[in-house]
Formats: sequence, C-alpha cells, structure tokens
Amino acid sequence: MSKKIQATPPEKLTGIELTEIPTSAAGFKAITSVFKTINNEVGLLKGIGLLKNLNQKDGFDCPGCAWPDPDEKRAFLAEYCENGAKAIAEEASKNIVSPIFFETHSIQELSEMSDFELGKSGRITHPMYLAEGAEHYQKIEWKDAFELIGKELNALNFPDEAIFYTSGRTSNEAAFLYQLFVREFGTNNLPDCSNMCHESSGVALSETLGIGKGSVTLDDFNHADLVIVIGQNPGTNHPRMLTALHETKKNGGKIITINPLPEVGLMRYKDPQNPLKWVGSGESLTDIFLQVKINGDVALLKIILKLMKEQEELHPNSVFNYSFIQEKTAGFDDFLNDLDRYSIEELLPQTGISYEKIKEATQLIINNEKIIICWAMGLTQHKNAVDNIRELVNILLLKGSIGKKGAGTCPVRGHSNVQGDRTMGIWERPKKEFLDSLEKEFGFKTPRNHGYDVVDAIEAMHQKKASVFIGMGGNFISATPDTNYTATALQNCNLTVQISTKLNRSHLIHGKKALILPCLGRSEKDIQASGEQFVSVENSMGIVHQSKGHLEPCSKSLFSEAAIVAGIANATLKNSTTNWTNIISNYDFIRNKIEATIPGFEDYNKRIRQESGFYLPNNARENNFSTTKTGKANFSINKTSEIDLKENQFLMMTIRTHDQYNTTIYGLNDRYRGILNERRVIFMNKEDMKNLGLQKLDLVDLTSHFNGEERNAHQFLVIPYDIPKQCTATYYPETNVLVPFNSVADISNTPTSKTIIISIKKSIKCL
Ligand SMILES: Nc1nc2c(c(=O)[nH]1)N[C@H]1C(S)=C(S)[C@@H](COP(=O)(O)OP(=O)(O)OC[C@H]3O[C@@H](n4cnc5c(=O)[nH]c(N)nc54)[C@H](O)[C@@H]3O)O[C@H]1N2
Ligand SMILES: Nc1nc2c(c(=O)[nH]1)N[C@H]1C(S)=C(S)[C@@H](COP(=O)(O)OP(=O)(O)OC[C@H]3O[C@@H](n4cnc5c(=O)[nH]c(N)nc54)[C@H](O)[C@@H]3O)O[C@H]1N2
Ligand SMILES: [Mo]
Repeated sequence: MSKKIQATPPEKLTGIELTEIPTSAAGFKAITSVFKTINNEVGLLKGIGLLKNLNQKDGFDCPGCAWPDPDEKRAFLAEYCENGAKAIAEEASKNIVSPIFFETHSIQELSEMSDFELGKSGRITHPMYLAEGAEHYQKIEWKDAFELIGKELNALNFPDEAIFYTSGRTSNEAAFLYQLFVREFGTNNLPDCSNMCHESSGVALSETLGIGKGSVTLDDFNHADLVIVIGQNPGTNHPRMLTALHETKKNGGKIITINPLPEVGLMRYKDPQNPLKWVGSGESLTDIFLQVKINGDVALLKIILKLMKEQEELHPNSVFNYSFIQEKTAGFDDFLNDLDRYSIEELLPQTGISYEKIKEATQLIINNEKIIICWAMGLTQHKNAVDNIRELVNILLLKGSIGKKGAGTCPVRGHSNVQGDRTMGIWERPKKEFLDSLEKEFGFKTPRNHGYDVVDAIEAMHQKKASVFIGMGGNFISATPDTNYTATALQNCNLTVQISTKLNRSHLIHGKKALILPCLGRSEKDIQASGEQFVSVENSMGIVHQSKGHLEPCSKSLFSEAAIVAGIANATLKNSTTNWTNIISNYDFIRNKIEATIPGFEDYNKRIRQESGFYLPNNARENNFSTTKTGKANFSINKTSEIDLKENQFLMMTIRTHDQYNTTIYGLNDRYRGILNERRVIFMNKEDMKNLGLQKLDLVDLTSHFNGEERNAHQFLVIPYDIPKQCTATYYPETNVLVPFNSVADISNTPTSKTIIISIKKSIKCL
C-alpha cells in the first residue's frame, strides 16, 4: 500500500534566524534583492532585458499585482518593484520541469517536497497525463489531452457536474473565451480566486455605490487630503502603492493606517528608484497608526462615526456634507438612528485602541474633505467582511468624499487581471444583461441558474455532485480553506485538469485521472496563425491596457491560454456557434467579440493600441449612483464582530510573507518582520505568551475551533511580536488546514481566513 499523499505542506522546520525588524521599506535592500533574485533564477543578462520591458508601454504587464502604472511618466529602470521582479523571475526561471522530471519523481515523492521546492523545480514544458492508478505523470500529445477532456465532459449527466476555476492572471482574451466555452457547454460553474479575495468588496460596493469596483484613479492620490489604509500591507503586496502614498504626503496629505500589525512598509519608506534617498532612515508615511484588534474594525469605525455625529450636532454643518447627502444618498436617517444603539464604552474594548487615539484620527477625517480609503484582505476575509466595507462607505458618504478628485474607494486588487476576468464574465452569478448579450451575439442558449463559487464547488465535489475540475491557473488545493477536506473533494473527481505555468500542489492532489496543461507566461512571445499576438488586462483602477511578452517561450510545446480553451472547446462542443480555430488565429477577432458583448469596450482594437490603454466607465467615479436598487448611494447598517473567545482561545489571521506570491513561495524570509529562513511561525503578544507559559521560539501545535469541530496543524515556532492581545498571525497556506470550509463571510461566502479561533499548545515533538 502506498503512503497517503500529503495535501498540506510538510510540517518540517527549515532553520529559523531572527533579525532586527527594519525601520523602513524599499530602498537599497529592495534593489539588491531584485538583482539577487534575477541573477539566481533567470541569469543577469536575460533578467535585465526582462526588467526593461516590465510595465513599459510596449512591454508586458507585471504579473505581481493589480496596482496601476502611471498614465504619463514611467520611471527609468522600469516601473517595477522588488516583488514584481520576483514574480517575473519566478516565471522566467532557468529551471524546467520536463517529462524526465516526472519520470524521476513519483507523485508521492513530489508531495513530500515543500511548496518552495515544488515551485523552484521550474517551468512545466509538456502536457502531462496521470492515468488512473498511476504513480507518475507521463507525456501526452495536446490533441489526446483535449480529446480526453472532451470525452469526460460529454460523459457527464449534466453540465453542472463540471467546475471551471480561474485564478486572476488570465488575460481578458483568454478569460472571455473560457467563459464563452463554459456557457456554451451549459453551466455557470465559474468559481474564481476572487471568491476568496475581494468578493466582499464587490458585494458591498455594488449594493452601496452601484459598482463592484473602486472609484479612484492613481492621480487622485496626488490630490487627496487624507488616505486611510486599512487591512492592507502594501509594502509587501503592492509596493508601487508606496510611491502613490509618498506623493500624497509630498502634497501635504495625511495617512491613517489601521492594522493589528505595524507593517514596516506603511511606517517609513525609501524611494527605491532614487539612490539619493537610500541613506538615512527614509521618509515617514503613516501619521496616525490605529493598532486595531483582529476584526475590531466595525467597532472602531462606529466610534469614529459616532464622534463625527457628535461633532456635527455640536457644530452644525461642520462635519457632514448635507448637499451631497440630500442629493445623492438614501438611508441617512436610519443609519444615524442605528448609531445610537451603540455606546462608545461598549465598542472601545473590541478595538484595543485608546479613545484619545481614535479621537485624533476622527479629527483628521472631520477636518478634511478629500478622503481616499484603501483596503485589502484584512477587511474582506471575516464573517462580517461585507459590513466592514459598507461601514467605510458610510464615512465617505457622510463627507461627500466620492465622485470627486482626490476622493473615493480603493479596494486594492490582488492578482494582476482579477478585475478584468470579472469584467469578461468569469463569475458564477452573471447578470441577466450579460447573458442576454452573449445569447444575442453567439446564438446559443445560456444557462440561467447561478453556478458554484469556490466554497460551493468544494462542497459539490465532496458530495460527488461534480466530478470534473478544470483550473485555469492558480493552485486550488493550497489557496482554498480546509486543505484536507478540499483534498478529498478533488480526489473524488473523475478528472482534474490544471492549466499551469509551474508545478504546484494541485498537480499532486488529483482526481482519478489528471492532466497538466502547460501554458505561456506573460513575459513570453505568443505566436498564432496570423503572427505575433498581444493580450490585454484591466488593473485595479479600471484601466484596460496591452501586455506583450518578448521572451522566447521556455519550451516549444507550450500553448497560450486562449489556444488551450479553443482546443478544449473544439474537442467538446459539437456544432459550436463559434469557429474556435479561427477566433484564436488573431486575438483582434476575440476583442471584436468582447466589444460586441460587453459595455465600455467600444473601438476596443483601436483603443487598446493607444499607449496607455483606456479607462472603463465607472459610475461612482462620475458621481452617479443610479445603478443601485434605490437609484442613490446607500447608507447601510452594519454589525460588529460576534466572535466570543473562550479562555485561552485566540484569533488567528493568515497573512503573506514578503517572499511569497500567494501559494508560490519565492523564498523563506519575511524580511520586514525580522524572520529569515522559516515559514512555520506564529506571531504572538508577549503577555499572551507569558499567560500560556511560552518562550520565544517554543514549538507549538495549533488547533482551530468551529461549530464543535477541531482541526490541527503542528510545529510552529512562537515569535513575540507587536500584536494586540488575543491576536495571532501565521502564514498562508501552511495554516489553511485550520480554516473550516464552512466558516464564511455573510453574503459574499468568502472564507474567513483572517479570523480563525485557535488554541495553542506546546508541541510534544522536540526540535
Ligand atoms: N508580493 C506579493 N504581492 C501580492 C500577493 C502576494 O502574495 N505577494 N498577493 C496578491 C493578492 S491575490 C492579494 S489579494 C493582495 C493581498 O494583499 P494584502 O491584503 O495586503 O495581504 P495579506 O498578507 O493577506 O495582508 C493583510 C493585511 O491585513 C492585516 N489584517 C489582518 N486582519 C485584519 C483585521 O481584522 N483588521 C485590519 N484592519 N487589518 C487586518 C494584516 O495585518 C496584513 O497587514 O496582494 C497581491 N499582491
Ligand atoms: N488562508 C488564506 N487563504 C487564502 C488567502 C489568505 O489570505 N489566507 N488569500 C486568498 C486570495 S486573496 C487569493 S487571490 C487566492 C489565490 O489563489 P490562486 O490564484 O488559486 O493561487 P496562486 O498561488 O496565485 O496560483 C499560483 C499558480 O498559478 C499558476 N500560474 C502562474 N502564472 C500563470 C499564468 O500566467 N497562467 C496560468 N494558467 N497559470 C499561472 C502557477 O502554476 C502557480 O503555481 O488564495 C486565497 N487563499
Ligand atoms: Mo487575492
């Protein structure tokens, strides 16, 4: 009997080293880190060529994050950041995972590798097939792979028995084709990484402002009086955003940061592209830091709102923007009345912050007119995540701080084209108008019932209601919650297919049969029948622009994502209304179809050839809220956290290190938090450690508690850290095994990856 394949990363320690926490982010260290990574992974010459093209107007879009590029000036040495450079180095890796690699390593052996080791194995070069009961993947021809998929899909009783996942790197062109194929096949089962990411933002913003996207542009940061950064760590995850924050400061604006951790990147900053600024201690960014307890945000925001109301009552017309409120909003009176149900005394302990500090921050909000609020996963992955975001909107509405220069909402997106994929129809709950438009243009009947999102897809596979899984990018097993439960779900499938660039754990946790279909990366040339192609993407601020790779592909056997979709469609759909071979021969043909079905893409093929691309329409930016149910911007009534911790229980948030891209582990360091060469750590408050009798670097096991169920993860080193009491932090994906699949946010169904109730015990195993 073979050993059980491990779905979770191995519980092995790698040899921790602790260092001083740096006092500022970016600067020289970031530059040296770029060149070190590029040199190790790609080779210096090819690497510098790559950096030159990154985020330039005729180059390729950085796969690192969705932060926009400046419309006009683009910096010398390219618009890149340390972590963007790591992302492309990872893709342009010298190492390859060839058929021989799979011959040498069985699935069992590969599953014993860490995620870091798996990723570092390199780029996958050929389509690979794992036959039922086999222990090794073997090479398969593209044609045979497509036929196998077609056969399995057509053997299902209902199209809804197949699941089509998407990660957020897929280009507009490939995403449009993918959803088109899936809907012609007959299902809306299009879960995506967004379900685990900014779904809560999309839900809250659509309801309150009539658009699920943010309203600000990059230029707004030059004009803002105040930027609030809440639940986000841009120093690591969106480093180019620090430049925008720096601009706000230079123009006299202020910054409030709300986070359980004093993240270095938000505190002080050295411009990595200005060597004169590399010496010294850098420039300060945050003016007021509110060190909130995990999930204490609604309580904190309610205190701020109550203080605003109090000031307004004392000095009428000094705080609220009544003309905006009267003309543009609905629900103001109910919202104000609801605030009276809470007392500051009752709210304060939930925040962990002093009343004085909150008053100081409120005064900044009161005194300023143009406010931008930025947020990310620190707000979206809680039970009351939608409430978190709606409460932010309440602040902006009171101040009339939306739909004008220097003000508005800024949900900072993760994957570089996650927003574009949604625009292209990658969504399990498509709008009627979208489906009507597809039907009109393509002449097939679209499925009308909603499909599975990520959590529903896991359950459906677990209950054997779905048996084919296709992943367009991403790493489903490691990105999703409840690793062991999800592993069983995937293993229940007849066929799992992963369209990937690099090896990851989702290739090892598979259905009865499995396929790996290797695709071109962003930085590589894409040649189709009519010649070289480019693709397009949409960034976090709704700008659609080109992306064109210049490198020779790492293998001649790679297909583009669009060509893979066409191959699957040709092998699956009989009498399709689309000529799939023709449509991928020239991506202009795909863009023509996008233009014909999706609003905002008029003259797509012409405008995408403009240097900086084009902005999509955005009603909130234009101060028009007619797209909400009331036809106005809606105030909302929101819940504070309902979590009740028992004695010796803690809240755990799962966060990213400075050396990872989601489940891709670039390295084992978290430089900005003083951790080198280890990922199995738990950050704890010193007093909590004392109460549990724990010392620095003690080895502990973690148990999560949910609805009477327990889940376990072993071998974590305790790190005393500046974090509020009863709050802890660990790295994702190592602790995903502790996140219950059915612990989700209300309405958005996003896993609550930032609020896991855990207990901590000294490990019985020794170091
Ligand atoms: N280099 C790099 N870049 C990335 C990624 C990556 O992995 N690596 N991932 C990309 C993706 S897909 C995404 S979605 C983004 C993620 O970007 P972030 O959201 O910045 O990523 P996280 O590490 O999850 O950090 C969450 C932050 O929220 C704080 N936080 C946690 N809980 C709470 C809370 O209850 N309240 C408040 N106020 N704060 C809280 C944490 O302390 C942390 O600073 O980054 C994108 N960019
Ligand atoms: N506990 C916990 N869980 C989380 C989160 C958290 O904060 N805590 N964050 C959630 C969030 S915000 C997100 S977005 C998800 C991320 O979930 P995913 O998007 O599913 O995961 P990634 O790690 O980004 O996917 C990496 C894989 O994508 C493939 N890949 C890379 N580039 C390309 C490409 O160009 N094309 C194709 N086809 N494949 C490519 C590579 O094979 C690589 O191994 O994870 C979520 N899970
Ligand atoms: Mo994300």
